[in-house]
Amino acid sequence: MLIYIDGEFLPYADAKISVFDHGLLYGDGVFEGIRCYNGYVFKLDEHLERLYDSAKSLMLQIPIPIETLKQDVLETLRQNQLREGYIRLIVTRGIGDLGLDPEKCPHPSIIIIADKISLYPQHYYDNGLEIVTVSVRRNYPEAINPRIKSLNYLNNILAKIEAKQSGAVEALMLNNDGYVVECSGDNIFLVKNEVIITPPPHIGILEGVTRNSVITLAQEAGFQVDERVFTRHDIYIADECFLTGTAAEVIPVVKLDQRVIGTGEPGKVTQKLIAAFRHLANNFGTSIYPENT
Ligand code: PXG
Repeated sequence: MLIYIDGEFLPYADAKISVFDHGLLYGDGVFEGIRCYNGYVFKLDEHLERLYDSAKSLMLQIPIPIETLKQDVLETLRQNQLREGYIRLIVTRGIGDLGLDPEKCPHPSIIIIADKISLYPQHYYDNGLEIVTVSVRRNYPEAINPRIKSLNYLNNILAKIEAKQSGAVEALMLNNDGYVVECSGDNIFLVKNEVIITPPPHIGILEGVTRNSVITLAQEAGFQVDERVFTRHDIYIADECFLTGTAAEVIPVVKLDQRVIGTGEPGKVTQKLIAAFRHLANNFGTSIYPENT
């Protein structure tokens, strides 16, 4: 495996960063998780835009232009001869001293890891997930805005720990007002009377790339999609519920807090969107290799 660090490709054993990097010392940095399918990178431009937007919000100047970074991501995939895989793109504040001050870190670092993906077990897609609401609230936008995909993921990790302690794989998180926002690493949707509903970005979610493409796919298939706030009660009484994310793609949810959602089986709208998403991911995107163009 060859890992990109600041323009160089290094073997796994040599791919190391300094203990003085503020990405490690303070979680000061941004990242993206990106997939490639069948030789195509899924929504690469959207991921790169979100990375640069997150960095801008943190006053972190990514040292190369977006187009150069795009070519570097593609080159990392080629160096590792991948057609299907997972890309982790990280920009850290860089090396500084032991103080917080980011001005002491003159050179942000860029890391690109491309690896095979470990998929969720198929039975989750066939039978649906059971999830639970956790007591940990999502960071509220005035503290760390969840729209920033930063290296500080402790809010989500605490939620994940709590969910796993109750035997669930995903945690439903609420915002400070008690509205449903998202899960620890996935966005959430419900379906009621054929209308698809998902929380709006301003209430405190990461605006998922998968979320946005599923909204478009659903609208193209003729569904009404509403971005509006809702509570756990709306999920309990929904016809269907599903999550979206780069790792999970589109995954059905059949139980929340021991309440069976709809029939208790993955719903028709969810199944339609799973198929539409897989078709899109396998046939469109940025080509890694010339034969795909
Ligand atoms: N919400 C949060 C909080 C996320 O971290 C999503 C939604 C979905 O966004 P995308 O753009 O991927 O559709 C994410 C992204 C993992 C893992 O290993 C998941 C994410 C990030 C890092 C690791 O499951 N999720």
